[in-house]
Amino acid sequence: MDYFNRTVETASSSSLKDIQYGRLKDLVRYVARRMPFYSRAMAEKKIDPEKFSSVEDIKYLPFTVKSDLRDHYPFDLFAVPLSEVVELHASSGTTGKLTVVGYTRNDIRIWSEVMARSLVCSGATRGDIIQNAYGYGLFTGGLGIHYGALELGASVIPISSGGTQRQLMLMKDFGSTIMTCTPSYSLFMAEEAREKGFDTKGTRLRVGIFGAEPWTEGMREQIEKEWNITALDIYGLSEIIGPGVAMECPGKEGLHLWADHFLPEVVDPATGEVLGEGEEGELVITTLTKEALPLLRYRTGDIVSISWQPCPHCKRTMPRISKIKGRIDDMLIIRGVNIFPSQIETVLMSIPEVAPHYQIIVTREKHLDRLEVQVEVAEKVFSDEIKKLEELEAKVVSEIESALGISVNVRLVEPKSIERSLGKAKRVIDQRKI
Ligand code: DLL
Repeated sequence: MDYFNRTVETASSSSLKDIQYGRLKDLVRYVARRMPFYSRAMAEKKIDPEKFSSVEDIKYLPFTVKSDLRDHYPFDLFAVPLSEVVELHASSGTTGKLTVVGYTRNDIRIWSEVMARSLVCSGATRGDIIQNAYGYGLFTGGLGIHYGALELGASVIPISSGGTQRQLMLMKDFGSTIMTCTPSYSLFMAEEAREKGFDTKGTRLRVGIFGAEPWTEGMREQIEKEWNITALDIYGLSEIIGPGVAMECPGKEGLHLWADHFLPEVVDPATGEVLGEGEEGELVITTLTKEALPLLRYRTGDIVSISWQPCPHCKRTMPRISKIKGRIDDMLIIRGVNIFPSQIETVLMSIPEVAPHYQIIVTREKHLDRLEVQVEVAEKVFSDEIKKLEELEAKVVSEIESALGISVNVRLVEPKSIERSLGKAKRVIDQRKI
């Protein structure tokens, strides 16, 4: 199977625009009628919900931000009565309060469809056995992948995250062909497997579908080598639906975003101005078909660029977003220089003597920001003499400094001393009290 929904996935740009325009018009009327939050915002901006003449008119609509959801905690932003809500999920951010999202039965159908498209996009078929090691629960990762697998008709193992020994046992005994989890957890599993003498290259796995956190090309190579699989990127966020907003195909030239349900824009994060194709900025998404919690121009906080050119590899015509560079709120401003953790990861992954486990610690001493990168040394170099380790440390410092243009401190640490994560890895510890 090449596509889950060929007609839509390969639609011409004019028919995609037609679909988007029709849905956008309906959406604007729907939210104006059902959500006081939006009807007020539109009245303030003097927007007439009946007067929309093109998709481009979206730029007149107000933005929505994460705190809008938190301010209406838990259900006050829902556009339908709770009796129509069949499922609730929530994500906890760094600030503590939960962001709650709800789904009608039809929302779950849409989620299943976009997730099934995403699975097929990775090369999955009904014959696959999907070991789903994303967490099941309030997090959308586990159930989202699960619904897609059901919709496709593949076999899903709902193992959830954790229990690494059990993961390895089932992988072997059930003959799993697709692994789904965060990229950091897949590396942790490989590490445990190696220790237990488990042959990571001798499984039936052929594809891994990894997301929920930023990861670099270097990390991809490492995972592909460890497991002998094709590692592909999946993107999504609870506020929009969960996993399945966008997905890479094996061509690895950007993530196909299902733009008949999610209308993307890229804006300048500082001014909110809409940017052109290929320009890097903040991804903004309007949900075109969601019923329980439709969102207008949601500021994802994720940095991407977008291409509207058909994919040279799979011929899908849906727009493609670049691999996510990071979140705006993860961007560190160190002595005035903007730095994304992914830039540091790219450097670390190019140095074979260090392991792909690291943490970035930011402190402020006497009004000066100080960046320390703690990275584990690879098992095979750990026993080297001190002098060699000192040389390695100096090499890591100089490579990061030349890539980022700021001074850093590097601390090489023992293998396995950085905390492992079963879900999203915590890469940055910002101890500055600002
Ligand atoms: O992480 C949904 C998901 C589950 C996506 C499983 C993929 C796989 P949230 O917990 O709401 O939802 O977190 C959403 O995670 O705004 C991004 O900052 C980040 N994120 C998600 N996918 C990727 C990715 C899920 N492929 C937030 N690359 C988003 C980089 C990602 N960051």
